[in-house]
Amino acid sequence: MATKTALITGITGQDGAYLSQLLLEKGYRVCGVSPRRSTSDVNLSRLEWLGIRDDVELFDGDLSDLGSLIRIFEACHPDEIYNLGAQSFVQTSWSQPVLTGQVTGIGAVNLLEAMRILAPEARFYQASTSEMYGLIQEPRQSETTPFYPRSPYAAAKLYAHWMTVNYRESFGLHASSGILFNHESPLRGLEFVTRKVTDGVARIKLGLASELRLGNIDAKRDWGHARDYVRAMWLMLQQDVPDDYVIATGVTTTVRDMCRIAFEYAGLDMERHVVIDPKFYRPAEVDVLLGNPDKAQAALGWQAETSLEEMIREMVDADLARLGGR
Ligand code: NAP
Ligand code: G4F
Repeated sequence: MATKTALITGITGQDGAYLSQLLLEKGYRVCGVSPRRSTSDVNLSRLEWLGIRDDVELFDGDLSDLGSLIRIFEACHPDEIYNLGAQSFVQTSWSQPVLTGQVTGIGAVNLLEAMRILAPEARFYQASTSEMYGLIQEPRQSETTPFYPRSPYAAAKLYAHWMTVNYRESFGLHASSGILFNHESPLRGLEFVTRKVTDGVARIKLGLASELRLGNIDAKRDWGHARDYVRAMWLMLQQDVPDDYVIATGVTTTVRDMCRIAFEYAGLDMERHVVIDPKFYRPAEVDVLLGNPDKAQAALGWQAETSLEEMIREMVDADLARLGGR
């Protein structure tokens, strides 16, 4: 008999899959919101990869449709709600700014409303992001650093972040935000730069491609592993008092150096294969992100456990295995 029920939006995404795995290990009943796409097939590849496809319950619904969320609350009665669903690719937010606002911004408020009406005693996690710091106002970003969003995605996330704070202060909801810096894994979407690089390296290594086209490789990010970061989400909801926390490694690296780690691990010379293509430049760039996770370490006892090198090696191995048919 499950002790608690968790409801996860974005359950089919990278973090949703790892969080489901963690919660199932802890004995939770795990329910997920599954938006309809062009066919009734749901993207279950990540849950399948982790071997938990049949262990979660999926409910038809969409963050932009409050009615669908209300129905899901009535059916699954969540104790903990994790809002991971989003249009999460920064580049796409310039070509689909309204959709990004509706799903990534207003979607969070739809979920908070469903909770306020039907499950005010539940606990809520909002997937906030280091992108909200954008044009950084301090060299190391903490919970007190002012925000300066640089994309429609970041602006939508900032709205969702402040609405989470507002519902906590207005209605006394147990609502917390994790301001998570970039986190990656073999389950990362192929369009994000780490996975694009590890997939590209595997293709070149296997003779399936000869070049990898990238944009601004001088950008710097604070990269951790998604498996470590979902543990922080759960820890936030186990606290007596809701709050906001930065989750980061405290180390920043250029895209160029991350790329070099991947190529060298595969025994390849990146200079021979990487081509800079302005098509991947962004209208406004976030040049550097570097998080200060001291509060999470002190209050939650959380710290990142996987180094960038270990993570990139795991991702290259997984892409070699996938593309090599193993
Ligand atoms: P992801 O892999 O892109 O997953 C996004 C999820 O949202 C998918 O399951 C997707 O469903 C779902 N979704 C999209 N539109 C939806 C809608 N209208 N209604 C309901 N669900 C919808 O993202 P992730 O990397 O796991 O990130 C999880 C969350 O953390 C996101 O909110 C992201 O913005 C945020 N975040 C991520 C990072 C990071 O570095 N990964 C850092 C900070 C914050 P489909 O599979 O059907 O498309
Ligand atoms: O991997 P990225 O697309 O991630 P980005 O934009 O930092 O956003 C990710 O992390 C955020 C947390 O800070 C999340 F909130 C968000 O949902 C998402 O998960 O790009 C990283 C950097 C950027 O500076 C980009 O300009 O890599 C640079 N880059 C250089 N060449 C590239 C490429 N990014 C992509 N996606 N593709 C390239 O070819």
